[in-house]
Amino acid sequence: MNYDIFNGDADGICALHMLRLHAPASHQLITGVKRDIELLRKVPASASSALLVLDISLDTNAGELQRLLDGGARITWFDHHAAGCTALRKHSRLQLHCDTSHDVCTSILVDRHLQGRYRPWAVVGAFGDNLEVVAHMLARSLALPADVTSALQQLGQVLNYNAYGECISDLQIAPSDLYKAISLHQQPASFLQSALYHDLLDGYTSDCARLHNLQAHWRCQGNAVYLLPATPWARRISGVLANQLANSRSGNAYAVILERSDGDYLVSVRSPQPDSHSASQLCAEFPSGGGRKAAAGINRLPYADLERFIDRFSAYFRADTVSSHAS
Ligand SMILES: [Mn+2]
Repeated sequence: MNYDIFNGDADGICALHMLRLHAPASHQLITGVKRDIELLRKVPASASSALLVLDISLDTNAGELQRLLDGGARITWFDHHAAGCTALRKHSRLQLHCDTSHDVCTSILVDRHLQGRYRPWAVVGAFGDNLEVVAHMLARSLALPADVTSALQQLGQVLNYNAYGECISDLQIAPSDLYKAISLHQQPASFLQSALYHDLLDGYTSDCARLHNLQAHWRCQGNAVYLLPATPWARRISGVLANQLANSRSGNAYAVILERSDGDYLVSVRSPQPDSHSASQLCAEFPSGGGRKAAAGINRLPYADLERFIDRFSAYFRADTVSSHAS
């Protein structure tokens, strides 16, 4: 049995779509909500397996990767998340396309691999991962009119939005079904006309409307923390809110903290200075924390640790000049 294993967000879906437009095959799909990234454990061992793995961290799946390689699987992997486990990288049956630069996403790595052949989908994937500058550059390379670029931007944002939730039932549509629907369309412009996309856009618009009156839970020196309640709409919209805050280009750091249904918290952090103050480094101070330099998270922050997190967030992102004046 062969498997296509992909993150259920815009980047993962667009990356798979480009590769399957290029090399059609009907493989079993393994995906999930955005934070469900330990996907390799869902693959049974089989010597003949061929796996295509997209937009999930090698490090998070290292143990399962070893198991599958030992079982004889052949694996092609495209990703831009942390991949420090060097022991497996040189395995003869692992073809790894990994780049953790903060201005690439998996769709861009696939676009490079396919020499830009399905680039409109890479634009969608890059907008989905909130890589606005790079996405606009890719769109310009295609000489897309501004209104077309805007439509692709919205598509990326809406596909990305659909991946957020604690479980599939929180989402408007299961990511595997969304991929199957998209896979019928050679061009994004054609998918944009579909009834499914219009439904998805309606859901996105009504969830976004709930954010209009939201106030920061904590704010200091422009940095801010937002708290969202334990409801399905909040679980769906938390990523949109984090990206909107990051896109405000205010130079401030943001945390969006979502109450989980079990009482703990799920945290998203956006850093305005990814190289000097990486979001992933802050999040990695907490168990179950990690991600990328610009955008990272903590999957489970215990209920009792909320104030401790806010204190660390505050200290970590306090402007150096301000902190030296203060001390
Ligand atoms: Mn990605």
